[in-house]
Amino acid sequence: MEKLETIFYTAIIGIIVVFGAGMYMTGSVSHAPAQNSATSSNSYNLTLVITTNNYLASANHSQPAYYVLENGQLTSSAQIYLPSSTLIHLTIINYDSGPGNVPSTYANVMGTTNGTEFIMNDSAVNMSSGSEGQWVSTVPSADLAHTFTVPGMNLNILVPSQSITEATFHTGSSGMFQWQCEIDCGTGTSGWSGAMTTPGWMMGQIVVQ
Ligand SMILES: [Cu+2]
Repeated sequence: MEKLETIFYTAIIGIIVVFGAGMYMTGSVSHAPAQNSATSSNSYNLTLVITTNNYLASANHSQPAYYVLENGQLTSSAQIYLPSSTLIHLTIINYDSGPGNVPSTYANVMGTTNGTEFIMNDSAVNMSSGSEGQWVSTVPSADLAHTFTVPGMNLNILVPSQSITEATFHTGSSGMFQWQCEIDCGTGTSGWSGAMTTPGWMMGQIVVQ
């Protein structure tokens, strides 16, 4: 009888724990970064996806665009929410190809842990080297497609053609910052129209809160 009681109470506690976790997870579907895909109390995962062939009406043809991958869905990158004073684990999945012209100011990785980023193995940029992925502080401009640049946070991530890139960086106190791709991937003779000037495509805001 005592054994049955133990099993009964263990099962009840198990149900409460599972149900409680479920409630917590459904309650966290929002833009509140502290609860959303946080890996611990002071780190946060941000995954960005760059797709191509997105029809931009004002450009009258396809343009590349950044999206935020959130709860398994692609959402707008016009405003990207990040928690303040937090270690951000950034992953950028890029389906688009380059190359483009990167200004010398943004030719190097900036603002990340050790000033480097990790390019996953078999991304186009390092196929020739045959290495199992690599940490880099710069990428040959011929291999680059985009950047993820936040001047106000001194952050510059280089995004090679058809690649997966990872980096970590710290956010400071709350505030609004502009993010911008610094490679001329837009329309017009300069390549700086279209996606480059449209929030949610190749530029937008970072909201640190
Ligand atoms: Cu771009």
